[in-house]
Amino acid sequence: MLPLVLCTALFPLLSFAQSVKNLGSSGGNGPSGGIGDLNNPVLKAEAIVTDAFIPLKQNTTRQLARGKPPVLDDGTNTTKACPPPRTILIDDLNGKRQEMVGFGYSWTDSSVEVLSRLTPDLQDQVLRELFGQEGLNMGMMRHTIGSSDMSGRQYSFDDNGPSFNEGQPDLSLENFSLGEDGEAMVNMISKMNHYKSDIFLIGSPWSYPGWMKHNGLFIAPNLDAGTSYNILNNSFDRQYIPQAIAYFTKYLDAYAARGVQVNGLTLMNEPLNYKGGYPCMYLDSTDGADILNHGLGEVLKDRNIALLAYDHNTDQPIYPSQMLQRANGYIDAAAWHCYAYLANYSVMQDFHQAYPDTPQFMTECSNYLPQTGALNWQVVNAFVPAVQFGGAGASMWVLATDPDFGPHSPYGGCAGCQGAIIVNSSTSYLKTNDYYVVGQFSKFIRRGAFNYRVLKGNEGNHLTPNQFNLIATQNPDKSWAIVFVNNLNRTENVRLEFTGSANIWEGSIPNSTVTTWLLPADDVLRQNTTGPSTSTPPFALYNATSTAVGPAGTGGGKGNDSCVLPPVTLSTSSSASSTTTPLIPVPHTINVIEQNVL
Ligand SMILES: *[C@@H]1O[C@H](CO)[C@@H](O)[C@H](O)[C@H]1NC(C)=O
Ligand SMILES: *[C@@H]1O[C@H](CO)[C@@H](O)[C@H](O)[C@H]1NC(C)=O
Ligand SMILES: *[C@@H]1O[C@H](CO)[C@@H](O)[C@H](O)[C@H]1NC(C)=O
Ligand SMILES: *[C@@H]1O[C@H](CO)[C@@H](O)[C@H](O)[C@H]1NC(C)=O
Ligand SMILES: *[C@@H]1O[C@H](CO)[C@@H](O)[C@H](O)[C@H]1NC(C)=O
Ligand SMILES: *[C@@H]1O[C@H](CO)[C@@H](O)[C@H](O)[C@H]1NC(C)=O
Ligand SMILES: *[C@@H]1O[C@H](CO)[C@@H](O)[C@H](O)[C@H]1NC(C)=O
Ligand SMILES: *[C@@H]1O[C@H](CO)[C@@H](O)[C@H](O)[C@H]1NC(C)=O
Ligand SMILES: *[C@@H]1O[C@H](CO)[C@@H](O)[C@H](O)[C@H]1NC(C)=O
Ligand SMILES: *[C@@H]1O[C@H](CO)[C@@H](O)[C@H](O)[C@H]1NC(C)=O
Ligand SMILES: CC(=O)N[C@H]1CO[C@H](CO)[C@@H](O)[C@@H]1O
Repeated sequence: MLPLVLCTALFPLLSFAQSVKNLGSSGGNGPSGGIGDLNNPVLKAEAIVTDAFIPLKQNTTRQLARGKPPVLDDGTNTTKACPPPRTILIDDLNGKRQEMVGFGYSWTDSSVEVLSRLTPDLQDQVLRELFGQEGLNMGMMRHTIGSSDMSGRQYSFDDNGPSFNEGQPDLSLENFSLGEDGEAMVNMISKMNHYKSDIFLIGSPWSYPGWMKHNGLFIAPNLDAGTSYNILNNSFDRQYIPQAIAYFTKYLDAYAARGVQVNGLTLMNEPLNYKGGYPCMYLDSTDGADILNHGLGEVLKDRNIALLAYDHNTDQPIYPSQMLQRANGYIDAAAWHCYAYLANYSVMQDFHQAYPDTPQFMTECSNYLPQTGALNWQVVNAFVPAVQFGGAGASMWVLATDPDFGPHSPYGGCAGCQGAIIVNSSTSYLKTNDYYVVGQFSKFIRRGAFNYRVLKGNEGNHLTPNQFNLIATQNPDKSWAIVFVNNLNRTENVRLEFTGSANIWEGSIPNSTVTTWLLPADDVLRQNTTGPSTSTPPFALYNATSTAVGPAGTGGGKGNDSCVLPPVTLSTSSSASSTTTPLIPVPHTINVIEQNVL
């Protein structure tokens, strides 16, 4: 366990507020978000609890359940908590940091395929549960452009031949087509937008068409060509830069023609991943920058689409810096993944120091083979440090799968990546523990919230065996959504104080849970000093002890699902401008990526 002082020392440089207003998005700062926006202010303190324990029998643990709310210490209660509470200090005075975009998941072909198997009623229900304000209200979604490892077959939008790897160059992209799978995905995303129109939607390809890659020649350093990775067609051939630009433009056109506005783009999912045979592609930062500099950058600017650089692990942090320096003015954000053994999120702090105006995201983390009977910390171990170190949003991998973690690629597709939703049949799906844990963030932290520095109270982190961590965000209505991770193997009493506000909140965070506190804004509290309100909360909760299915769309059991929020109102596009970042030396290089060896 780290001494508490270390926790303050961790964040000395992230002191000013970073804005995401320049990110292409139809959302902006509400007001159509849900609880915590100006139309749905928090009126009363709440605690919402999800157990980390994955039970053997479904619905026997707390899942977004209402817990004992914290109380304001008004000085009249002389009974001291036992054991003495942990003091938490939030720096509301000087600790305003990054603006939040949202939390969510990833649309994959597997997700689209299994949700398509559901009866229309059930499909409607699950989409509402995921995206509706009365459901998880996700604010950020990634989607795959063409096939990924979570696709039953390999394809691009312009194979131009009998299969992905057998096509001829299509220089004018005349055979570009979303195809059956691409149409199914844009159609599903369009349905998603019916439930929530202001989701920050990021597109990422797992490969460009096979004919845009080198064939058989590229052997990257540290790849053992003698092993099973013997199909080495996996690096971009830069003679096809004009076609790559046209490919992205046609994809954006096709989505727009079907009514789906893409808000963010990464040039390549995991550009340093070059496993032969696997749906991936090596894209050097020089080539990536040239794709932007030779035309795609202007296309994205014209359409108000943010370019997120990198989209890969924290162990090669130089790549997004190189992109920023090489594609001057076309990089709006950086994107990180959680893998590389255990992610080192402090590289996000280094990046922020060098590029203080460039927002960051944690765009991919998978829960691999979660076990019943065990504690599940995978989501919080990705989301919490990502936000603590400056992330404006985070998305887990694979929204939905079948019970066998599929469909996935026959070429090394993830054999144990579990969806948030598992679809068993056309009439049955289940929501996993991950689903509820993501909801502890996505349901309560609105776009336009700001993350604040926590000066005291955190202990340990995702790399230590035990931890107590929190993130403190202030929503647009000035209420606080505070997400706690308690992996101390005990219930923890806490006393939460601010550097500015005089309010002191007391309560306890149950053992082995992710718990979200909603604390009303000061001016709401001032009008409500006469005791607890009895009004129903302005959001639906799940009830772990209930076995009955609630009304369609509430996702919960009997009891406290009766309160349904007003329908989502459609919002219009906001304009955005992109920033120009001056060249600055790369701040920190623990590893140097291989240069373009082709
Ligand atoms: C007073 O504080 C104690 C210890 O924190 C707590 O258990 C108790 O519920 C509080 N009483 C009231 C009326 O808030
Ligand atoms: C590409 O498009 C042309 C013109 O539409 C068509 O004749 C040809 O068959 C297509 N090729 C493939 C491989 O689909
Ligand atoms: C994480 O990265 C920081 C630099 O950001 C470095 O100082 C530290 O040693 C790294 N930690 C680990 C465990 O690799
Ligand atoms: C769905 O399938 C899983 C795995 O086979 C099983 O554990 C679960 O009970 C099933 N759920 C329903 C609701 O049928
Ligand atoms: C958690 O606490 C219980 C009760 O004190 C103890 O039996 C158990 O060994 C602890 N578990 C861990 C992982 O420390
Ligand atoms: C905390 O919760 C976990 C998971 O339910 C349980 O195994 C453990 O015994 C609990 N610890 C205590 C001290 O109650
Ligand atoms: C204050 O609380 C009362 C109930 O106790 C509630 O009716 C009222 O709406 C609250 N006022 C504000 C401004 O939230
Ligand atoms: C668990 O709860 C969910 C939501 O409340 C419900 O749809 C599902 O049928 C329940 N499953 C079981 C096995 O009770
Ligand atoms: C749901 O919660 C409200 C507010 O706490 C309470 O008044 C109501 O009785 C609960 N309903 C059920 C069925 O438990
Ligand atoms: C859960 O549901 C049961 C039965 O419907 C009800 O008695 C209980 O009060 C509910 N619990 C919560 C926390 O709403
Ligand atoms: C899987 C695959 O398509 N492999 C191809 C890689 O490139 C070489 C050389 O062009 C082909 O012979 C392989 O078939």
